[in-house]
Amino acid sequence: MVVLRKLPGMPGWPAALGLRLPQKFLFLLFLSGLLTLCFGALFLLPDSSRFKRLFLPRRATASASSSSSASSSSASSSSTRDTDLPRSPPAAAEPRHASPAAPRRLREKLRTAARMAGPPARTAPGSRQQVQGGESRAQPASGAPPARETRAPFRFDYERFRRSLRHPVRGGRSGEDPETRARRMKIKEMMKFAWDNYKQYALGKNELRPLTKNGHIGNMFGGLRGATVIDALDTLYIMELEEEFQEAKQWVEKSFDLNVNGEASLFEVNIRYIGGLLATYYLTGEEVFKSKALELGEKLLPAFNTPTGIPRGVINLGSGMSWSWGWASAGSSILAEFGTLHLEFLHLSELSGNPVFAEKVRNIRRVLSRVEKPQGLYPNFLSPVTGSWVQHHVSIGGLGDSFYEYLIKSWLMSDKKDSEAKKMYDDALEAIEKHLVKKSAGGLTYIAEWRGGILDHKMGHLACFSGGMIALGAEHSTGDRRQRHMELAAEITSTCHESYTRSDTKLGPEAFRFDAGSEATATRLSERYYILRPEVVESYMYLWRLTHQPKYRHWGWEVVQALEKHCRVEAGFSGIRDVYTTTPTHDNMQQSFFLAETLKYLYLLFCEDDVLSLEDWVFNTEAHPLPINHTDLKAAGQP
Ligand code: DMJ
Repeated sequence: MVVLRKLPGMPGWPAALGLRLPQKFLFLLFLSGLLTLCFGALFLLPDSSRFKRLFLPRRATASASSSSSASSSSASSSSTRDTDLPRSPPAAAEPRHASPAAPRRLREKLRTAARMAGPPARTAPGSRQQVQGGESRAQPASGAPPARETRAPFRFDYERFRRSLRHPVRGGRSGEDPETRARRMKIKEMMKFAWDNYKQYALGKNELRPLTKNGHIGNMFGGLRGATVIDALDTLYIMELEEEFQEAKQWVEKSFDLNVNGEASLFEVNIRYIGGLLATYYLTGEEVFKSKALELGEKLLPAFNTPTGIPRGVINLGSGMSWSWGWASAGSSILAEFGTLHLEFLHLSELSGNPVFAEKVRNIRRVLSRVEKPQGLYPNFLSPVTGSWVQHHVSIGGLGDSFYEYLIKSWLMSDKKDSEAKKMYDDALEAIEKHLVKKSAGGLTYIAEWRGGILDHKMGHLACFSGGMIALGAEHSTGDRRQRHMELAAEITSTCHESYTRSDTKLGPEAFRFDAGSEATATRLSERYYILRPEVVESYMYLWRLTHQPKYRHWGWEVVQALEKHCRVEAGFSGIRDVYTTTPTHDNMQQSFFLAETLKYLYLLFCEDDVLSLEDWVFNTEAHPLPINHTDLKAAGQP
């Protein structure tokens, strides 16, 4: 209006109509209202997109319409989700969009995180159709040309895979001494006893309670049942317990229900269920195990829908909603959890032809390889929102352990092609050697924990797997490093053996310390228990296979005897509450990993080396064997 007034030689046109000041105001008010209404109508009328194209540049139109459809679809999916919200809400609300009021540092972190994560995930929690449907399958794998509609459906060539193995899966050698055979048969009998009791009192539940003779379900598996069945399958198969294997298989075929709606640990479901099903498929070629693994794998994908692509620890398998553990500081994800998906997820892509699984874990690798490591160490808590460390606690035991294991095993499983994983493993081990490996006054080598630069001179039972891992890595190193790492592996395994021999039961405590005069013994009441864990016998098995020193078999046999004496009860095996008493009380729980890992590793310790040969297989962290990619069957897993 001001402009009109100023036009030279022309009075303002309301004035030209002969209106007075208040009338002019009313007129202008009316006019501006009319204009606003007309413009608004262009955008608000049902079919306004044609008009929008007139007013907005092409690209902005596309994004405006896609974001509006995205928000409407997310609105509808969240309203669907509202009906079956999990009991606990997400621990930390996800700041998907940094508000202008958000602190500048947070906004910068979010931008960095988004850069590291690459393009945003295309699936919303709960939108399983998108994941299962054509969208992700149509994506070209490893730069291949886009899929055509005429392409034959993907089929994994199982026969070709079997031909690629260098040894029969259950071995083919003979000629061992009678004592070794008898010991192996004893362990087989223990497995049968553990299975038979589970079957009799708890089939379909997650674990057996051997004292009360009933089942335990727990809350780790999101409503999934039969953890012991799935964990036991490959052990039963390897031990040639044919009838028992058929019982387990039948349960999977008839009763294993994946349509559940509960809060599951992403990590536990992956290592036990996905790992167990994949391994059994590879061992037997039975389709049911493959299809269940793939179906379950797809249910885990929504956990990755975070700003960085680092998955959250807990997922509702029904709704796809995910959140962080309440106990994990500031809504963080745990290194040993999101770092222990790589092996299984590559195989899910391998078997399905769907690269989405491999993409998810490759992105985790990308985030981890770029984030700054204090002194070269990996802390245990990472924010899935910003991609930065939340707390500087480093441990090769609980919270960190299997992340390191999966680096070296990713390299081995790729037939030594995944050099990025090898470098990350080598660098991490170097930092661990430099900052965490210590020798006690009594000459025992141990790996301490690190809290913001301060050492905690403690080793958890979980950390005892590292003897085996370091030996496995050393086997494939050369020169100086090979020798040094082999010695380190042997020393750590020996320390873990000490933690067993220094107890009254000859079983090791949950954690042992090297301070205040203690050497490889638990000093706290709360750390004196043993829950049938496998890590120490796991290291014996690797050290035996790689060195053939008889002491590892002797030590393994000591464990068998101690288990028989203190953990075997009338209806199965039970953990004990105190390893430092000869009359321990039992915890009434036969853990599923006792059948998956402890008994399997003990059995393999007394087998010839060609049974599940280390030339053909890597064991996932739950001891489920996954094949080494000798033939480059498909490049889904390779960076
Ligand atoms: C198992 O479930 C796995 O080995 C995991 O990596 C750590 N802990 C248990 C057994 O102790």
